Amino acid sequence: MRKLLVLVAAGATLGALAIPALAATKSVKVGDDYFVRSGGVPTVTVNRNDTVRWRFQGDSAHNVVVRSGPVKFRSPTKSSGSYSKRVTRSGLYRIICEIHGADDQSMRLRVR
Ligand SMILES: [Cu+2]
Repeated sequence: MRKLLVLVAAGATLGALAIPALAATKSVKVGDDYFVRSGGVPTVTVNRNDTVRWRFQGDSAHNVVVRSGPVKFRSPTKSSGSYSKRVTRSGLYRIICEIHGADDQSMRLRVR
């Protein structure tokens, strides 16, 4: 019985330690016609193995396309809902909306 209690206590301790290491989900707003906020090129930083969730909140249709980076990925063109991607390779991703172009709608995603 005593051994069982020790095991339970050890498990609880490990569980508590594991919480900060859990991968997070970062939301990124997709607006008309910007990522995160209007104006400029925002940089969003996440940790490796986090999930980035782009939420399509504008009236127009947009997409999320990696123009350069360690891994290429692209979302469907959407005007509602979201697109999620778990990022497993660190580095700098340059992301644009192809509908509106790099000059009007782009962002950087830094995965550390
Ligand atoms: Cu767009």
